[in-house]
Amino acid sequence: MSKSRIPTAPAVDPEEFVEELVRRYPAKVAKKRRRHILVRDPSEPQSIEANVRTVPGIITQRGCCYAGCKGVVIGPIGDMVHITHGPIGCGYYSWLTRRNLFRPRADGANFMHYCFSTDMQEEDIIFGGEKKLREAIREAVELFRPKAVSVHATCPVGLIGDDVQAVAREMEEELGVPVLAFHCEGYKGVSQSAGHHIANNNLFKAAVGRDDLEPSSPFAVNILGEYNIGGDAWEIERVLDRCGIRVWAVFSGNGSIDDIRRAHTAQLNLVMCHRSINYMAEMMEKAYGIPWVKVNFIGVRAMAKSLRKIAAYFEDPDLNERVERVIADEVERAEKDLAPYRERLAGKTVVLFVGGSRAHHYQDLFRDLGMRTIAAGYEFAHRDDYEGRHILPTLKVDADSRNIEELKVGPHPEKYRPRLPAERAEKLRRAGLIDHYEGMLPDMEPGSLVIDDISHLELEMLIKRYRPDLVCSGIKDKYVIEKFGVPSKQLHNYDYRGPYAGFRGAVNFARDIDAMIHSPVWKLVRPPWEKEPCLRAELTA
Ligand code: CFM
Repeated sequence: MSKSRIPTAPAVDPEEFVEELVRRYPAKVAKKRRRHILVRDPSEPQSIEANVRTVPGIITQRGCCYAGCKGVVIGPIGDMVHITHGPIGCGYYSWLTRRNLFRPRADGANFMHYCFSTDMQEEDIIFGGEKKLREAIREAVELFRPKAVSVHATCPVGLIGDDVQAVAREMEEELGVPVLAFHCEGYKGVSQSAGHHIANNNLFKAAVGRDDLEPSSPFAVNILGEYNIGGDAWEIERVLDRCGIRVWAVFSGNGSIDDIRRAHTAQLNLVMCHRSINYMAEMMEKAYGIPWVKVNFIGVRAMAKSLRKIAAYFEDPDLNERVERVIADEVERAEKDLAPYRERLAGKTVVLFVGGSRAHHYQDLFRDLGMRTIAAGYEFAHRDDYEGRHILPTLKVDADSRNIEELKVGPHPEKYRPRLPAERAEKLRRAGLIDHYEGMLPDMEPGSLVIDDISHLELEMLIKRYRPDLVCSGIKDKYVIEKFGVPSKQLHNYDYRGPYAGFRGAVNFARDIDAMIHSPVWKLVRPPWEKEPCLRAELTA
């Protein structure tokens, strides 16, 4: 067994380190950034700034609104054609890099491998791109005969004022195929989070509730906010299936537009990624009477806990017994497989900076492996994802969030069906089983760091000071991190691996993390701070 070359972390005073971090900025920026950084202290209620604009000039990990809409929420629906209305780069660079996998249904429809774009040119920017968009939709429908088409607006489309929604309505009528248009121009909002909201709104309006097919199982659930990266949704479905819980629709990993159209007949919504899809959960509850339960299928204990939450919701003795049997069986197997890895990984430290959920969810899996999360943060999540939903009424709506439409949703005149008697719903709500998310903060160790929208500079300083054994982050900083001699695991696309969800996924993850941390390669990398003298450059007149 080879040892990681990284020396054990020196004792760091977190408060001092935070001051050191912000001292690197001009005074005004330092003041702003300070509000995004916390040292975890469970003895008092803590609050953090989130979901506000990144200071220009700071290298952020964030993406854009288009990425959140097309890339995250709508793109994984595999039996629809998704057209990017814009210059080719937007479509090309969002093409399959997220590794959301799809298995075609009986009809064989699968457009996942295609990259559809209107490929706007200078001429279209000057004279308008609507004509080209019409032609693109016609051509796509003629060639592929999809069940539905989506159109995603990119920055220039908003700037020149193409009316993608009018074109969609017109084409829908002409071709007889639903066309869902999204005004998800990249610059809207402050991150991809705005795109999630826009995607939720239109999917709710244009798809959910359109097909009233009822599930035959009394335990039919939708999984919201699971995107089947590296096959995660399949492992989750395998386990739920063993328990006798029927997955009715997934939003939107391995997703089919047919499933989403009938999702309103399920008994329960399971919310995996709260950030990207809590809007849908809330709207479906208001319109159709379906409560939601927050789950985390990442990690052995988290998976077992989530299964028990589902069983508690249904309150059915047979289901309960099956769930317990499956947990006993799966946990035993997983524990046996994890044991050798745990021995090698116990006590190792990790820092986690991922979008809006995983920086929280993966802490459970690292705890299973005996590893410690010493710092974590989201790129674009909101305060409720850190502090819990109870703070929602206190959130201020700023100019950027006011930009994104908030749908007014009430009970559907014919299709509203409360799934629980009012009294029981109230009881479960009070117990925190339904409609409840506590956020990341309560799960973090005292003294650990919470950093929202971390910058590249801050991440570099964190690595130098804390010397974590592993950094979990994304492609934008992976190789910078590895040049420091620290292994970096991409928690967005899983570095071509996975699944990591569920019981078997946890074992896959342990194997991959063990291989990374104990790779002999880190012994060969000398981080810049060990190479003296440093090269310095100076600007001269
Ligand atoms: Fe939700 Fe996601 Fe995430 Fe997300 Fe994302 Fe993602 Fe993510 Mo990358 S929906 S918030 S916008 S769990 S693509 S599957 S990994 S940043 S932490």
